[in-house]
Amino acid sequence: ELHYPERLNCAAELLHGPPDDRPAFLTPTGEPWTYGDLRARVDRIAHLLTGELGVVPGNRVLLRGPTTPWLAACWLAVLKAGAVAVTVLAQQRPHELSTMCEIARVRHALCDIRAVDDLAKAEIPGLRITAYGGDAPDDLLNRPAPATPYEAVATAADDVALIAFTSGTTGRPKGCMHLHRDVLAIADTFSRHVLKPHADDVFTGSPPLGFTFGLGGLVIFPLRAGARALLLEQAGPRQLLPAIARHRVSVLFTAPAAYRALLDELDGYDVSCLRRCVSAGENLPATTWQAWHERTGLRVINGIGATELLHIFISAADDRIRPGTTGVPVPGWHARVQDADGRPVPDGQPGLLAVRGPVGCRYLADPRQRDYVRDGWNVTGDTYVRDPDGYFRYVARADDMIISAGYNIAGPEVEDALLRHPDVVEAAVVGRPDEARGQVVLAFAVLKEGARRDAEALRAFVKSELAPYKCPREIVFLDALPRTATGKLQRFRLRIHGVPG
Ligand code: 3SK
Repeated sequence: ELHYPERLNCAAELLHGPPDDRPAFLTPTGEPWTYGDLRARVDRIAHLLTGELGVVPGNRVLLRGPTTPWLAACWLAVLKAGAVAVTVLAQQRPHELSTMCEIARVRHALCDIRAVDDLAKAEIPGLRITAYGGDAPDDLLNRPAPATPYEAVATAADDVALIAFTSGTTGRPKGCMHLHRDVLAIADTFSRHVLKPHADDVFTGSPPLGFTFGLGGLVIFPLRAGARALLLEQAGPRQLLPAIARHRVSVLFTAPAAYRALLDELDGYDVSCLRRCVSAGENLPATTWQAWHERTGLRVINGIGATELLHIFISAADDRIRPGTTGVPVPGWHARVQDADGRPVPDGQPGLLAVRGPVGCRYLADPRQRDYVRDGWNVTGDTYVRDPDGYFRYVARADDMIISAGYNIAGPEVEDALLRHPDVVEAAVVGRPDEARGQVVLAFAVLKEGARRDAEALRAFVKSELAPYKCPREIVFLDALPRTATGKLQRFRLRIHGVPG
């Protein structure tokens, strides 16, 4: 059970504690920001917000920009001033930004100068955009502002701190409201019990701060532990690997596809400093877990999280990690597998994953709330099996089950078999409508550079790995798979177009 005081400002809590001279944020090129620098800059931005910009508690402030210490400082300042941070991704286009601002009734935006154009193009009525990060004299961060400490607004633990958008892999975006206590709760459950961070840990990773996976892993968890984070604007394998080695990173957050890409580039880098590697955003195939373990000796912490629930709620720590499973409910969380009517299904049988814990789904003015929260359980849209010993095993997204001639086939199981082939780097499997069988299995594969595109050989390989009814009827070779801005595979585009348009 987590207990927080009735009056709680999570930004003030996250900033409180470490000595002024301890590093808080690092970047590949700039000077480190100490906790003293961070506190002073957050206070300066909070003064500007509530002074010149006229922001009052409860106002929603859009934050947009690459992953930099300034973006993290703006997020903390908005919360410290009692306003609500609305986080979006740098990749989101004017039309999407305009929908999100309309849903969240945003009137103010703090935007990295490099990301202002798209936001300005969206022509959002009544939106005041304040740019930061440039050399102009009117740059927010170059303006004179009181150097005096800013007294945090005494928000309630139950006040909204954050609106994070999810569009899943399709559809009108949904704004998920999270409270001041939720922000601390993810650090005091997943981070505390699974990562067990120390003040001398160095966190880094690829998910952007506009995705709650990144916000938790790169800002909330390190600050809650009094540790430091290396913030990377570009976080592909070619930037991550040298950065890990140079800054002696100990905690890494990234997605399954990135672990595979890192493996291809690993030669010559010393990553012995890593102590925790977290994978989420999508299911981690056992093949990727094994390959990472063989090369590094590290046991990847696989987790399932959701923007609706802010961060990871099922995972496993240390020796309890079991490859091929997601793990067990994080302490503080409960999980079960149920049928479409909300009745628990027996262990060993597939059903819908339902969870409850310290954070719940609260969509902002969206009737889809009724589908997600049923009888107090958050129904995530994933199909899972609970093993008799309590481990949760991912089967598919609920709509990724393929039913062919009466057989239930989980797309991810076939993808995992394809990934076991040495030439395959990425795989996606969907059901294609078929008159005789209802659906047939259609696979998409991305091969290693120079590998021969031999669909028949690959089908024969899958047949040697799985029951023949699971073998793809057809395999289409692509140069890349279609993904969302947060890196999730867009199976619906493969389903609709056969090949992505
Ligand atoms: O989308 C996810 O899978 C996720 C994972 C971890 C933390 C947060 C999120 C949204």
